Amino acid sequence: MDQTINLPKSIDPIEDASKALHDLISSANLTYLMEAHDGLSAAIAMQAGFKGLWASGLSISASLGYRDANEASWTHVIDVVERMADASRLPILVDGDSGFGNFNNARLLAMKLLQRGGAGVCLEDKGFPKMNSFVGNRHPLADIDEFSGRLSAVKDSTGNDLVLVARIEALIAGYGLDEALHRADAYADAGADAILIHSRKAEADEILAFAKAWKRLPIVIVPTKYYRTPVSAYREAGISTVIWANHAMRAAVAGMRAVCSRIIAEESIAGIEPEVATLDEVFGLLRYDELASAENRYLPKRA
Ligand code: SPV
Ligand code: MG
Repeated sequence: MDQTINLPKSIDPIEDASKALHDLISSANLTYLMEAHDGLSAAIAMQAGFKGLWASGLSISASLGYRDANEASWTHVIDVVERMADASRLPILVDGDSGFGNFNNARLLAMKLLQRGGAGVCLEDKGFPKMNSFVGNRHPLADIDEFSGRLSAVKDSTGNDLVLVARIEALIAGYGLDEALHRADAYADAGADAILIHSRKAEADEILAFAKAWKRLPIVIVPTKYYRTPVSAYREAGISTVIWANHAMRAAVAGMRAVCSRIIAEESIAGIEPEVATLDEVFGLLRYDELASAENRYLPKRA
């Protein structure tokens, strides 16, 4: 007897998400990963045309009402990633912060992400708990050998089934290009598939200098602070991937604040009705049409 169960599309496993992410990151074209922090923002990014997502620690924390200082647990994060994967069907690079502890916590996180729909994990070379890179000046770096052990443990546990991005915080912590390059070599040796080099300067000069000097693996960047630099500069520098890291979350904050202010001031929802998404748009994003056709198929027909 045929035991095949035809699941609705929305809960099929994503076919080879890791390969899709790997192809995006290693393609000759500049790749964009759009931040999402829940199922809805993931579905919106997919509908807008993005081919991959960034599960931002900052944005997921913020949407849960936590600070980006490892206040959200790794189980919170994988729950959100699963919702994002189901709702978008896109490959997701997950911000794994510093791995939630030592090599063992990092590989556990990676294995659970793999089981729950993540396509890749990005680990940063800081300790636990970490602090968001744009907050304050205390960003102690992890020891290179110890962090390399975290990377190797993830690679040994998940192999090619999960893309491993090693994130260098040396420039954030006030070190120079030499320290960043030294760390990039160590992390490539430890098994990383790509390097994320982070900066919080308003200009991209230190990022472009890194890209000029280091060619071993694809380079990923997060131009949140140097947002004025045109993407043509990244193409010319041979950078592989740009992460738009928090803009769905910040758009939601601005949009929700504006609507709340108007409703309380106007004591009415009439004024804002044309400015918010229609309910039909929400139903479309979450594929209510599929539910209606499943009901026709599975619910007993009424007389
Ligand atoms: C995130 O989006 O959580 C990041 C990028 O890690 S940053 O906020 O720039 O550290
Ligand atoms: Mg983060």
